[in-house]
Amino acid sequence: MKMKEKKPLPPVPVPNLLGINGGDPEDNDIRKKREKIKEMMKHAWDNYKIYGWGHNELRPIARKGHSTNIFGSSQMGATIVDALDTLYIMGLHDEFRDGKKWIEDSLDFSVNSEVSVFEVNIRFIGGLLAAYYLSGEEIFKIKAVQLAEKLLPAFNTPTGIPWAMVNLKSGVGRNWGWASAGSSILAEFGTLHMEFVHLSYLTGNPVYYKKVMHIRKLLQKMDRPNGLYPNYLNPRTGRWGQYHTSVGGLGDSFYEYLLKAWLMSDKTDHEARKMYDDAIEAIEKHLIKKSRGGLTFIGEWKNGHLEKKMGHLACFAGGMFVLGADGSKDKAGHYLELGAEIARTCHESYDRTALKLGPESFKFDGAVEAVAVRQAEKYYILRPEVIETYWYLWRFTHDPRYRQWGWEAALAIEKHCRVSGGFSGVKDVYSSTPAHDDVQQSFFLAETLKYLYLLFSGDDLLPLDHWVFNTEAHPLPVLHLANTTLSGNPAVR
Ligand code: DMJ
Repeated sequence: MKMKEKKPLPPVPVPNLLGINGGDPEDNDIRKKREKIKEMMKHAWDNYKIYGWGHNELRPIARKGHSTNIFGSSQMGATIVDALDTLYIMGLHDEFRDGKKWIEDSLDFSVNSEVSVFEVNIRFIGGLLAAYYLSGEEIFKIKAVQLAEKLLPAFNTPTGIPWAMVNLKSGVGRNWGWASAGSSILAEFGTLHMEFVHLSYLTGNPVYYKKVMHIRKLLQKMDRPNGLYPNYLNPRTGRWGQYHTSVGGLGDSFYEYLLKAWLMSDKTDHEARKMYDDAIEAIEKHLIKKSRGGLTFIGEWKNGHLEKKMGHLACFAGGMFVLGADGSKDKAGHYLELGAEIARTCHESYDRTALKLGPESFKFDGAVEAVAVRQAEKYYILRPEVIETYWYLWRFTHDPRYRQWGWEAALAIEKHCRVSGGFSGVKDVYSSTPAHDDVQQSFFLAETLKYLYLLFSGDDLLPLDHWVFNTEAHPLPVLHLANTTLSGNPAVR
């Protein structure tokens, strides 16, 4: 580390950290299931350590490192950073120590590499901050802040809406070539709030808070067709791109972070809660429908037309509705029910396949219900969203069906995705002999296995009135900001 990087950060009151250990289930059967999930985590981690150490992800069949463009061209150990807090809560302390050592010795952000601002924020900054809060090890906080500084040039656009990608060395930003009219993506620039608020809290530097509040203010001023937020916004002109709205990919975590900004502020950020309530009301009106067979689904809005297709990614919304029920005043019962209906639909999307694993997206079209039609939508890449929703439903209802459904998914992953070199996605969930895609995604360790572990743990592990999970399942503590301002008021810091 260079001397400059060693500069200590100002001390701040550490929030009350409850429930970072424990959760041991009393029931023997549940305890065994939890142990099995921990064993799966060890299998994923150990193989990554042997064959992919330092690379971003693992190719479990080729038994070598893997990377995609979201992490740029250098080896940033995405799996290590993403997995740390899961290792910690599972009590895998030797593995956690190995990960910490690699981060201390080898995680370097001064590289000529173009990364996704969103992905690096949710996986790296979120992962490092969660590891810091859980373990108290300063190095994670220092690395999170170093990385955040490297992301700041992405906000240098005419509107302050950040570019999708930034070069960590040069600071030059740009957008994805495929995005409508040079736009930035709602789920990307709208999924920075939690981490950036924590960065300002921990450093005393208001710059992070100001960046995300600027985005919020700009969004508040804009017209929303039918009350819906389009997925595309041009960072040069400040105008919407195509009028496409989805609760799945490109939109999803924007809505999640409005709700979680409110929860994370100890329910004092009423502005965020209002934006969430208004957005969800419009989504319910225009995007949520019931199929002929009685399954509630969330479609995608494209230029005034509802496409009756739901993505695996949109399945997280079952958990979001349940999490947001408290605080929705007279509609709490309604949102608990809506969350349960989405969980049931997503479970059907798993149950109607040969492998009992869900496809990337599924249709509701005439006789077709909760089934993928196009070959290109039949894959399962170890995604967490359905299990995430089961876990939230379990925490809020304790209905045993959610543990049963989670266990079904765990068994299916074990049977069809486990290979001797780790875990792999599958290319077709409707084929009883599917080909593997040979990628062990970092979110499998960060999210899928963490949510499964929590599903078979007691509620005293990471209680939801003290912790808020970022969109990559990294737990961040609720901040009691009543007597604090993050916007740089010197009287406070
Ligand atoms: C994760 O990186 C995050 O959950 C993100 O919000 C959406 N997609 C993946 C997992 O499917």
